[in-house]
Amino acid sequence: MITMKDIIKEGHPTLRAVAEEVPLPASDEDKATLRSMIEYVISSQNPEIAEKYGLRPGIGLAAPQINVSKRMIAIHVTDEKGTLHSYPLFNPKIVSHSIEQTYLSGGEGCLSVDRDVPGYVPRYLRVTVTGTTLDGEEVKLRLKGLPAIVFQHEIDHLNGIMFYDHINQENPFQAPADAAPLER
Ligand code: K2U
Ligand code: NI
Repeated sequence: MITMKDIIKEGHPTLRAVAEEVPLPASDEDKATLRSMIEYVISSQNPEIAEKYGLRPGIGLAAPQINVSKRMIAIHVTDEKGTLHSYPLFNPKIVSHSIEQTYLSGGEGCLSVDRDVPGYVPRYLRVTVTGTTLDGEEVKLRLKGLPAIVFQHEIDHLNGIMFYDHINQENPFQAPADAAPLER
């Protein structure tokens, strides 16, 4: 079971590395890792379990955050319509995205960052993501809003990018042009 001691923090070189593609079909070891990641995200959203094991709530997790430099992410998030998007994925890839951007009005956080980094993080409003599930199925997901933001945050981790790399240093609260904010 993944707990906070397994999550590496900024400054650790793995967070700045480009993670390796996972050879498919996935090995039992890679499947076990991805299962433990989605289990962390789901458990972290259960107040009793989170309290019991001291888990910081998350809506996503990328393998580099547990010092595994492989292209695996786990996302478990409900969108504004109440639709649950729960996806452990191997080799996720953004294959297309909207021109329109959005950003979380409260900014972003990260399980690997133990400090507040204020500022707007510009994201694409819509993304289309492909990837492979734990059952070995290739999926194509069309996402909008918070699920789209989470996928971008997690796929950034696979490329060594942290959310604050996107914040405008001169004016952190400069909203991206023509972007509509998303209340979190
Ligand atoms: O990758 C991570 O560190 C997990 C982040 C993902 C994330 C943060 C902000 C915006 C999009 C994705 C954690 O989920 S941070 C905690 C959190 C919990 C609920 C809502 C937003 C952020
Ligand atoms: Ni993060």
